Amino acid sequence: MRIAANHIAQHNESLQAKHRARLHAVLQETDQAEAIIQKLMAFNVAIPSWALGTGGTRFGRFAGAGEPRNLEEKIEDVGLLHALNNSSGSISLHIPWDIPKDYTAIRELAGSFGLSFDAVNSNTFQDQPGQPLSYKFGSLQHVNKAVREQAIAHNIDVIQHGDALGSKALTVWLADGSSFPGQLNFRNAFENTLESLEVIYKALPSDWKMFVEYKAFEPNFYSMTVGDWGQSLLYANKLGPQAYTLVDLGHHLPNANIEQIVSLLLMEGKLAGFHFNDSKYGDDDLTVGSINPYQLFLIFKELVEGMDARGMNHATDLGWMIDASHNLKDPLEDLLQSVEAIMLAYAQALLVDAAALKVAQLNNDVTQAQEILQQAYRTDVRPLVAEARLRAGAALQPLQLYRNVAVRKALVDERGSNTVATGL
Ligand code: LRH
Ligand code: MN
Repeated sequence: MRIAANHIAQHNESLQAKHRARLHAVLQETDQAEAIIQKLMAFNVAIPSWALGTGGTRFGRFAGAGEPRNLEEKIEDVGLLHALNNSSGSISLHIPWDIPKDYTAIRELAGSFGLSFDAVNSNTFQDQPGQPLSYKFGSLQHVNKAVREQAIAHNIDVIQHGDALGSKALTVWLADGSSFPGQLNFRNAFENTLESLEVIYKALPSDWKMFVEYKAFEPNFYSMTVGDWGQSLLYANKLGPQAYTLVDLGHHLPNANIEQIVSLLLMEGKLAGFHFNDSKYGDDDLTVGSINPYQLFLIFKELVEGMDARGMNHATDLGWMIDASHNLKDPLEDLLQSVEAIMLAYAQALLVDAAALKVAQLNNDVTQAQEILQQAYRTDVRPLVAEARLRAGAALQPLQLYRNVAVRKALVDERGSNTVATGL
């Protein structure tokens, strides 16, 4: 389904006056508005191909309706999101959940929606039908060399799929680890994993990056072989300049200071990018900004400060991706809310008076430092994010328009109500 341009124009026309008034108000707050709007227009978040259907937990899955039946329909759904918010212009594929059959046709279809392909993700956390050797006790860490070689071959296969689509990065997340003390020799597991990653690293095209994604627990519950940012950085440093650490917000132990981790990985030039989501307890994969929007703001504050310190391009020098699972919400509405939360946190971070904050820090003026941060956080930047969409021909209020034109009903009419998308 494609959103008709006149639907967007009529929607924006109906909201124009209110938008202008709100925009005028925030223009009184800052002289940075134009620069912020330009940065927001350039900013893009990749949509995960595995999060366009309804997810579930081990306790159950409550099916949604009108879910995409294949990669073509997933590309259409991401194209629809991008038409509504102009900030969802790439799709991150998970192999083998979404293997393209005809690369040219898939690239042309994606191109017709203004979409490109972001990082591709390998999967050695499930056994595929007919797979010779099981990953039950791990993949790249496995004590059996043949299992490691099978997993290495899969990752190299994923690079080839991505290369044919114009992707420039491989994300490796390993479920590898142990659930009981004594089950694993940690050093052997690390060395097997590093040795395996080195073979995959050598298969990377020269302009590609490898994102090493860490996770504190699940599906193993005693140790994970890439369990935290320190371990991931150890791998990335030992592998070489094309290897980086990927931060999934839900992959930390409770109360971890993620913004400090981000600041230090940026300082080291080893931050790959993000899997954005939100959580209250574990890897809950909830809507971005739905539980802890202040933490998201603090993370973007460190990103802006750290990227500016290294002269990095905000829009292109890091991987901005969502990784969420939708158990209760319409997946497309959930993704629209997540992109909005990311754009708001970025805009608030751009509003931080960095010079004044530096002075407060140098004077140990703790109170003033908080005032400066919260002045930005408490500024309603929604009109700036909406204006960036308006100028790009997208919708002032994407979720509102999505509902007004009854997209989900149209998808159900087209696809039926019992279709199930591949993925989580
Ligand atoms: C693991 C993870 C990883 C993906 C998977 C779908 O929890 O975050 O990034 O491969 O989710
Ligand atoms: Mn992830």
